[in-house]
Amino acid sequence: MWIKPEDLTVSQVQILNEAGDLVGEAPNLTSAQLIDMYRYMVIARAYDERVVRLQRQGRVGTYAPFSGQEAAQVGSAFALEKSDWVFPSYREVPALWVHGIPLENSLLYTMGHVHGARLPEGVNAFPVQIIIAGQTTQAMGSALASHYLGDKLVSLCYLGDGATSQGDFHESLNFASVWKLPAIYLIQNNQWAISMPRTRQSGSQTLAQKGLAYGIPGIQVDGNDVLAVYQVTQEAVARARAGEGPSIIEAVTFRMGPHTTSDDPTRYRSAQELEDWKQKDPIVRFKRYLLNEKLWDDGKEAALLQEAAEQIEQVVKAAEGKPKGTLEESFDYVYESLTPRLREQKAAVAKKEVR
Ligand SMILES: Cc1ncc(C[n+]2csc(CCOP(=O)(O)OP(=O)(O)O)c2C)c(N)n1
Ligand SMILES: [Mg+2]
Repeated sequence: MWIKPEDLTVSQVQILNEAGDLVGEAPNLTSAQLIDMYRYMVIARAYDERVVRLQRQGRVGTYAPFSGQEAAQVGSAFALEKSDWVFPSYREVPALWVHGIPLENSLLYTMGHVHGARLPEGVNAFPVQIIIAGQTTQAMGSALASHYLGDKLVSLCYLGDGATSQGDFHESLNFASVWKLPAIYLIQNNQWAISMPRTRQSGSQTLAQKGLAYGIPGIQVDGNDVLAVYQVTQEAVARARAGEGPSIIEAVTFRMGPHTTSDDPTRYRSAQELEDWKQKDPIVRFKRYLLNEKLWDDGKEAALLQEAAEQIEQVVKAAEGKPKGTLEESFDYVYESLTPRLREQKAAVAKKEVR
């Protein structure tokens, strides 16, 4: 008998609908945790909008905005322990922030400062990966290390819809499946890979099912519903820690801004599409829920917006006030000990043979 893709039914997990009403069982989170999640999302959005303006003023380099994807990132990062490993792509500022990378570091990265790629001690995250899907094989290397050491840590790999078409992703899936690695693939399906729409990206009905042929379970979740993303990521974390192997999560979301500050999305997507997705804004929805639950009010909202503006002002000031890095320093923060070739290059820089 033929196995046919159309025989597969995949339903999308949702806990909060667009009106902010509970349509599923709320995860076990305290009021303080819920408010904390909301604060991260709101401050992250304010950061994103500010950095786009800084780019327009020529104060930072090319930037990849994440507005619209806050729930997918904050919800998933909240399900991790601080000791777990995060493998980001270039759009994961909120997830990295939740995991312990200060916003100042992310801003320095966007400014092209050498300290921007320097990971603070004790934060288990990898540097931003620009090569599409390159982080998937690295994440599986990390998960293999955890498997070997028995340290019970989970490696969470963020990737986009476009990245699921790359060979690296598929090779890593095979590897993760054979070794039953403690890994999670968190696909943010934001509907676009630059100007390539999801409809032309893949013939798979869902990206969640891309692991099935490899024996990896998958789930599709409303990526603009922070509670649902948190819930399914927690389930995947539990499976990974229990030695049950990797999982794929497809968080269905939308990139509200341009691909990067060098892109003009009006060239390839309609104003209507953006308008439709604005109605599903993850922050608006979560705020409605918190208001309904009497955990939030207008006064708290105003205070939070004020705090966000002040905090971001401080981040910008601190980053812009940081002394310029040196070329020599650029060798210092990637490898614990330099490879022979890099040692040679660093020596050449020190002798001013290269500048
Ligand atoms: C191996 C590789 N090929 C092409 C590119 C150029 N590129 C940068 S971003 C991008 C689209 C990625 O789309 P997706 O995976 O959906 O992530 P998103 O940008 O939507 O977050 C491409 C093709 C690259 N960085 N690396
Ligand atoms: Mg995409």
